[in-house]
Amino acid sequence: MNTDLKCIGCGAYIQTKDKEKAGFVPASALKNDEDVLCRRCFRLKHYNETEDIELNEDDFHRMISDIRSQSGIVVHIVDLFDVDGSLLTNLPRLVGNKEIILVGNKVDLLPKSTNHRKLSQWLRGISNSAGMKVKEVLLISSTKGLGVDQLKGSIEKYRENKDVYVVGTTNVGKSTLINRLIQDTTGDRNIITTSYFPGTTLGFIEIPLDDSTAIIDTPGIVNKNQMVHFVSDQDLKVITPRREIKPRVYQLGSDQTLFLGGLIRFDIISSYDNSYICYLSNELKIHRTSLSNADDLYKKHKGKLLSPPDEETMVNFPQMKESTFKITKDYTDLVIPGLGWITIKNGPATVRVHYPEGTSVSLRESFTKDGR
Ligand SMILES: Nc1nc2c(ncn2[C@@H]2O[C@H](COP(=O)(O)OP(=O)(O)OP(=O)(O)O)[C@@H](O)[C@H]2O)c(=O)[nH]1
Ligand SMILES: [Mg+2]
Repeated sequence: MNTDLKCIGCGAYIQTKDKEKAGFVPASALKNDEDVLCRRCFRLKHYNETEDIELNEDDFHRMISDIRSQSGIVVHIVDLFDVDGSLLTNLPRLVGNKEIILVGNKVDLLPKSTNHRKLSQWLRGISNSAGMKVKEVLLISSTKGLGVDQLKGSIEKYRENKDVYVVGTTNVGKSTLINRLIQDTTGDRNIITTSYFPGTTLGFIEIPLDDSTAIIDTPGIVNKNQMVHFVSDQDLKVITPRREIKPRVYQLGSDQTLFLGGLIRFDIISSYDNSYICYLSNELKIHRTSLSNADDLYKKHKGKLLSPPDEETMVNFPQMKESTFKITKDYTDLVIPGLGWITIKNGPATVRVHYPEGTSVSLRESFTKDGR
């Protein structure tokens, strides 16, 4: 049976035939209630367990492309902890020519010292250079409710009585934001399913704004390069920051190595005595050693002292690749999408990074306050 009924938690069409597919509910559990929760959402909500469903990247892309033919504006959410991994530079191509409000979510994770005005300017700068024309740039925290009223104001200003599509990469906090909006209006909490697993929302979820228009939660676009796709559920908990990040500063010269768990190895090939400021989940351990000792340490302690990766992650963990970066400018960030970044305070320096094949590392100009 495939009805027009949708799961209130994830937006998947409800069906009673196939346990492996999205929207499954046992026929016996299907009552005439208006709000139905599929089995997967039920498990996520109550046990924090996820079930894999047969949807791939193309399915998610196809769903989002449906927006092209609709009228409305787009609220593009990016994760401030992972801007490089979550900014959809192909957004205009995906959703058509629509007005875009760019929202940096999870501002609560950044150190309190972060200069918000400069961060917004920086975000606008990179979206401009990606060819995206945005009406406004806002910083919010969906979990804490920061900046949400201002966002509501902007939405009303630009939507001109049209629908509002909330679009972004998976895990940036789209559903959490919409839950916050629902809570502010009706007082109901956590209506839509949210989780730290990628791919939580599986279909469009329309929440009425008035009699004729709605704000629409959409499934997240999958970015295969993000670290989240390479680690176990347990490791995902370790690498995902939940509280304000406490930057960890290392004073290092040439021939030193930092291990970020066992996921990343960061070698300093040449540098004057310099500050390396690590912005990572507070739970992710950093080990410092000499470059000459690094190979041995990794061989002996990978998956143990140097973890994550834990045993489960190790099973499918890719080979390590390495890239060398020459840093010329002060306050350059070495970014590892989904894991965080290391700010290199002074150039020049040469660093070599070992990272799992399939993920990526890159450089950017730093936006942290200390960097200005
Ligand atoms: N620290 C912090 N975490 C947040 C914030 N907003 C969302 N999260 C967390 O980010 C994770 C993903 O949130 P969701 O709302 O499920 O993200 P989504 O964009 O709807 O994800 P998909 O449905 O997979 O596309 C959850 O663990 C949330 O608690 C925020 O403002 N701050
Ligand atoms: Mg969602």
